[in-house]
Amino acid sequence: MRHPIRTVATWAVRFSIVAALAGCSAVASAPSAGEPRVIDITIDGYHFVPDHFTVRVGESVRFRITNPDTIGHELYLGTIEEQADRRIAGVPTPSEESAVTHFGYGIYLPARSGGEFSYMFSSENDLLIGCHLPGHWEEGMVATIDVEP
Ligand SMILES: [Cu+2]
Repeated sequence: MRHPIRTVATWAVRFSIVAALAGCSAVASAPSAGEPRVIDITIDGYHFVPDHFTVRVGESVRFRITNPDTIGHELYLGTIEEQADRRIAGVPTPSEESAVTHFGYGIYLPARSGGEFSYMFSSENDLLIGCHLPGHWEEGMVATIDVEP
């Protein structure tokens, strides 16, 4: 027979997870002064959804990412040249593959996880977000960011 207190505790945990998920899927309202714009990205196989963004020079963006996939992925923000450099250098193995890991202007997300990072677009260079785990870029795991004046 289940202990009633344990059952209530289990339900409370489940409810808070559902509440957290509901909060994550909420559409961001217009940011007030000083708050960065929030862009939600979901990983779907070898694709970022959405895979194209438009931002303005000087805009700060908080990227909020969900990885429901059964494998880890990274989001590496940089110019096309920086993406090429990372492809050549290869992705360093995260120090802890089971943990969300921040590196430079990017983030590694283990399977079934989520995380976020912020970036301020200070120049008009168009940027890309790429995943450089072996074979992922080649499968088209890239998103494009137009930076408008
Ligand atoms: Cu990937």
